[in-house]
Amino acid sequence: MPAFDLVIRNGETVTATDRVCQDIGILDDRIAALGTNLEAGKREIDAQGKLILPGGIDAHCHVEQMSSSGIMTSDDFYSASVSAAFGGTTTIIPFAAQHRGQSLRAVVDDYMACAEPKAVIDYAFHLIISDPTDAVMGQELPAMIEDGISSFKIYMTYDALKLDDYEILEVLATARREEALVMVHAENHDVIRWLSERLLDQGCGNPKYHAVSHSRIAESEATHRAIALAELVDTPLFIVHVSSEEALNEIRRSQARGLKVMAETCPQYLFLTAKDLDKEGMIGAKFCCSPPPRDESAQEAIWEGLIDGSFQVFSSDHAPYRFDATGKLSAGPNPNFKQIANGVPGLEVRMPLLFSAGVVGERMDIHRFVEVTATNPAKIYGMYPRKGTIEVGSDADLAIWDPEKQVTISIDMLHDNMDYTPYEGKEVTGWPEIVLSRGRIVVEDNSLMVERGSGEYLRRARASSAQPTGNLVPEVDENSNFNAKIL
Ligand code: DUC
Ligand code: ZN
Ligand code: ZN
Repeated sequence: MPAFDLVIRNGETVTATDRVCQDIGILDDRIAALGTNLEAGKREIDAQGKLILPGGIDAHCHVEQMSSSGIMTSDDFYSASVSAAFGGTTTIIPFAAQHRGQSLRAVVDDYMACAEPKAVIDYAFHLIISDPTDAVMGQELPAMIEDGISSFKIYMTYDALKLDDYEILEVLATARREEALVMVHAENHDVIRWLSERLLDQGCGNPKYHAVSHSRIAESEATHRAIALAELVDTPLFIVHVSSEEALNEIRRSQARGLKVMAETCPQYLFLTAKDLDKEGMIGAKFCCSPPPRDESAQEAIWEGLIDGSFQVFSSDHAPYRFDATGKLSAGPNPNFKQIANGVPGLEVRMPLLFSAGVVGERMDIHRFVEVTATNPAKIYGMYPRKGTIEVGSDADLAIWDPEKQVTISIDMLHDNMDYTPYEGKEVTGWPEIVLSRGRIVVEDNSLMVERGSGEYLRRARASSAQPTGNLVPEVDENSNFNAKIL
């Protein structure tokens, strides 16, 4: 009787800290043994010449989500999770988005009902809080956190989502009390509104003006303000999708002062620029996301922040809207930039893009790659060490990478439900060939090997239970000006 269900032999195992030539023995859904000359498995995989990495965790993606202007993402939980798996990601954390007037329980029940029969990999949820009424903050949110949804996103912009500073303070105070993590979309709403109105008055409606209206100053001002509010309440804060050096420097300054401020960036800020929004006709709409891609010098700064530890997480912010009347062109064939759904797809290419330009391109240590794509998201969002690492007892969520495989990215080879990729024609080196989720082979021979609905919902621990590795993020300053008694 074989000792293991599956043994992966001869590969190099890489985690956030170690690189070891060893075999991996898998029993049921867990890693049961690591070492050399392991006993036989019912099935064996020879991973000679391959790297075995923890399955990626994409901690920011929008799946089967209705935007605040009523446009549905093109991906549902099936296509999104299949696409994620083909790119080496084995856990996704999309959003359960509250629209004003909705109860959180109803929102979460809806998303659960969508995900459960479709997801092929494991998933958790963040909440989006757009209506922080007394009932939501006092009863509903604590109940959700108790149920394992220990993080939530708030917005400082978008008419239908934005919270004012008073509401943000209320949310931060609730998060502090309940040990949850607040994620913030930091852009100054009135700056964007004021610039947009003037641009449109002057007839400047092309997609390229989206980037002008979402100025870097709107981002850095809101980042500074969100950090100040979190400092006042003395609670950790996570800044999502950072695009500019100015916002990054606000984050760095707060980290250097000892505040628990964490942040993420995304592929669009490393590989796209505002020039992409200025492509012929309406093509620029394909690249409209918020915050927008900036210029080459911002790209360099964002790389630096990812390498030096200022950013803890690399997520896709996958927000898939097709280049047709269901998505980007829902307002007609020639929308102005305010009418274009915000978002770019990126679930499947997130890890290969960073592996190629970062690790193969020798900009980024492979351990740092694992940290920002898997280990830190697991720690920050309460799933470590079950997810995000390769250890005895951890879920057997693994991606066996061919580090030399050359791939030209094109929409035809991706598995999402999109009709374009912003990275069309980009050549990358390195791609995951076999992907396992809880010991099940999900992808092999470029084929999907599992059934719809075989992914599982993950209840997450409260946010206080883990902190990421890497630089910075030390303990909160004892001289914080927050007076706990006023809560
Ligand atoms: N911006 C967001 O805030 N969410 C989805 C995508 C985007 O571009
Ligand atoms: Zn956002
Ligand atoms: Zn987003």
